[in-house]
Amino acid sequence: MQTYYQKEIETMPPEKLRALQDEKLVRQVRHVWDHVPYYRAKMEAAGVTPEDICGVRDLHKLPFLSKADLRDTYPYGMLAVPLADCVRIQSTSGTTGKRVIAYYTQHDIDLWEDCCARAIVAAGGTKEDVVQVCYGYGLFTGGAGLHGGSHKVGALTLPMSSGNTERQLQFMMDLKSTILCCTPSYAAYIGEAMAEKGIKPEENCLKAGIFGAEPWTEEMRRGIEKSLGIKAYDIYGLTETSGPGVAFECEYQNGMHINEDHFIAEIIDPDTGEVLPDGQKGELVFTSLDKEAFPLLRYRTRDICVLDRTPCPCGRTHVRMAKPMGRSDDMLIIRGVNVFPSQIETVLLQEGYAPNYRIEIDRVNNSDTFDVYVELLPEQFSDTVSAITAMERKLGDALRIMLGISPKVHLVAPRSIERSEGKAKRVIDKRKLHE
Ligand code: DLL
Repeated sequence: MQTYYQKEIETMPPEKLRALQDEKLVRQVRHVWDHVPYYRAKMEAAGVTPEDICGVRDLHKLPFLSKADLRDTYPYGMLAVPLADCVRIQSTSGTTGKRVIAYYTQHDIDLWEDCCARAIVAAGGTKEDVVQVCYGYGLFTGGAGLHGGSHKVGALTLPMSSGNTERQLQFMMDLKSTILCCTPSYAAYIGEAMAEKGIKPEENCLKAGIFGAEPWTEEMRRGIEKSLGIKAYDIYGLTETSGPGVAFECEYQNGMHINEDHFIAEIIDPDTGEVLPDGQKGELVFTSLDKEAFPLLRYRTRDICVLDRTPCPCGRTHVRMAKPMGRSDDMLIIRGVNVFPSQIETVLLQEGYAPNYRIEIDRVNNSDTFDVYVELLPEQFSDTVSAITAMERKLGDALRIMLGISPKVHLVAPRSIERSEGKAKRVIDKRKLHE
């Protein structure tokens, strides 16, 4: 039997869903126009007023927003309600400079948690379940989102946060966790740790896992399902749109249903901005329909994706997105943290190095390796190992502070990093995350 968290909405006939989106969009555009001078100026520059937007068919008239806009308006420029009405912030992982800060009213938190509750119920969750949340808690949206969703479902929620695998296993076995929520790479790692301890998949009580926040392949899914003895569900989201739960998989595992009562999804050509028909591959763009505090219109996610409107046997009518197939910018996700090569370059220049470097990423035993090779300038070159080691440590610390994760730094001889005649190929990603 199919179960839904909000059946009427999740199975709403497409025409009715479209009418709901039309109505909400008109209201949301007016809200933004009235309260976000930055976006209003963008609309004025594009020659659009709220009167021009009568529904989803007019969406293409609105200007896009991107991460650059969020940086320009940092920290409060996109806020659409008085700060006093906000109850929470969350933030992107990664930079310590201008992070993306998302604001929430209580209403926004409520809707976000509903989205996560839908994902948990789609994975078979009920109030009888024990949900072990090992996404990071804190500024990252993963912990807070799934935690809130689990409460809404009425399940027993274990707010474990990430790390301390020994303790994760102990709680999982002692408290008989039934649903595991974490990044797919951590799930795979937990599977390995369990095998090392001699715990067989059938000895744990897990039945499902809800994994996202980074790319993962079908092959990885099968590996996790086998090692933990569960069914593994994908979940997608980004800080800018609240966090996890924008889209989630149902039992058919054939794409993630986008919560279309809260978000309009478009696919655009990343170079021209032209809207592409469903089924074509391009960049995913979201318009949030209900968010009060941080209501982004036409936000460019940079995730490359395809939408599928064919009916799903689960009965949900909301459009499905494929697993993201890459990015239209150069953002990397390493150990769950968003990393831009430009951040590494900034640190190198600050620390007195030339921007001749190579980033190598691989996945060994289900965990990401992250190596940064940096060329020394002739005057920095030293014969003593201790001097080089000290410099590597100092640069490693500066990178960790900027990125939030520690790369292994290798200082190499001047002119030993291959020069390129065209675009420098600075990143070698051996993980094969996209099929
Ligand atoms: O990763 C939110 C999240 C938390 C999603 C927990 C799912 C589970 P950010 O740190 O802002 O937010 O990173 C967002 O991560 O634009 C994608 O590139 C990537 N991403 C998120 N989910 C998936 C997924 C959270 N299921 C960025 N598959 C997004 C592939 C994903 N990539």
